[in-house]
Amino acid sequence: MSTIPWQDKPENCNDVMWRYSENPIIDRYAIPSSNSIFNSAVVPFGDGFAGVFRCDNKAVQMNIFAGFSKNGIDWDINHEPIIMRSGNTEMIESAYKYDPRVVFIEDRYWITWCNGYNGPTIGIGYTFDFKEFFQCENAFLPFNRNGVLFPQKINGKYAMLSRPSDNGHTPFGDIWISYSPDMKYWGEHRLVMKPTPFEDSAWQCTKVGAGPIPILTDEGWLMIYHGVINTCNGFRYAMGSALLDVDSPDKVKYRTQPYLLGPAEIYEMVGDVPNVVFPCAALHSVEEDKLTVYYGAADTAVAIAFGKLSEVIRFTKENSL
Ligand code: BMA
Repeated sequence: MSTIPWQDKPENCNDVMWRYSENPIIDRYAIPSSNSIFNSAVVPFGDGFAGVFRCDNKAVQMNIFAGFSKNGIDWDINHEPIIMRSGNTEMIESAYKYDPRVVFIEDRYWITWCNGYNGPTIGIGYTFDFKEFFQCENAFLPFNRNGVLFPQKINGKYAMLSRPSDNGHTPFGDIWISYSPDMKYWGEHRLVMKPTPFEDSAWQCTKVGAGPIPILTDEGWLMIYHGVINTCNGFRYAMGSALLDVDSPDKVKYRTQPYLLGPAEIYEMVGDVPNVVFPCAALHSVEEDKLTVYYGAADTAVAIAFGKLSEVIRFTKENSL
């Protein structure tokens, strides 16, 4: 098992999460075709890590690329995008792919992403080796984004968070959960979480969407999510956390009133889309009490932030709405 990327908390830091001193870890031009690399997903793989990266090319076409790393920080990203073969259905259209998430369930790595099929919806695929990839049926009708699978079945079914949306820069957004017996047919849709009233917690008052794969803890599913406020200069994306009931994750037990991490460093505030912290993956170690979150910074580069798992859980409980 590989050691997850880590750096101790700086002496002068009072926050529950802190940034890696060498952020961003992946530069916008890390592969020859890229305009930007951000909102990407990583998992432990072999004696290191593998990932699925959102690389927009210089025509600003959005696609996903496989990558590999020994230490989770220095990445070799393939120069060609992932080619999909048909999985549990005939090949379906994919005009674009963005914002991937990756999770190992049972015997393979499942990938979800925002799939262009007459508008954005949730694409699903799988791989065993990050070399061959198989595309499955879309989970939902358009329009939807931020499809995030749970790492194990819940009450005998696969479970996925998502955020129904519109065709554009959606000015609303709730987190929902849906279930499937087979990764093909999805139903039993339940509301999990809405944006907050402006006066209670304005950073998450416009929309919310799930981020990394939820982490099972003694206090419930730890769900890191993004929250958005609409300002006079556009959307601002920050990251918070919630604890969901283990057996019925549509029940929110705790949810942070303050954000865990908001755009404050130059690489988060300046880029193709300013003021965006957009988490899509996390590595964790219960034994070592470590959590490392991967997030897109300003829709331009990939950065990481650290927290003690126990402190993030405690912070979520003690600062709950
Ligand atoms: C969302 C998605 C994300 C992006 C974010 C901020 O709607 O398009 O990919 O990071 O907006 O621009």
